[in-house]
Amino acid sequence: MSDCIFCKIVAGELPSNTVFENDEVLAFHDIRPQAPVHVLIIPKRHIPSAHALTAEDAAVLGEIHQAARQIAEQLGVAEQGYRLVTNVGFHGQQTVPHLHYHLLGGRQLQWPPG
Ligand code: IU
Repeated sequence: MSDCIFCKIVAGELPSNTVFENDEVLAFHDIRPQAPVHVLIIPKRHIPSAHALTAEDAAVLGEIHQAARQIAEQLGVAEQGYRLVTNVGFHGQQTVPHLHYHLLGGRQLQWPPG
């Protein structure tokens, strides 16, 4: 999508601090980290949110989860644990309408979130 900031990152039109990439998935450090490790994992193909997923997206979701495991190990948070979360819509506080999973770790996280 031409006006989507994450599509522009995927296209290389905007910079990102990439931590993982394959044909389907890109992951990069969040520009406003909320934890010592805060990575965004996104499908390269534009999907507006988790609410827009269909059965055809099953493969890319698998890729995202595999990427999450690899990134957590790479960044040293796998042993202590981490959070993988996606916000949806206005009440969910989704601010970028391109599906993304936050991988947060490196400190004790609280639950429930605000
Ligand atoms: P949210 O779940 O849609 O609220 O998360 C969007 C995240 O994208 C948020 O943590 C921002 O700091 C982050 N982000 C980014 O890393 N790079 C950007 O260019 C923009 C937002 I715009």
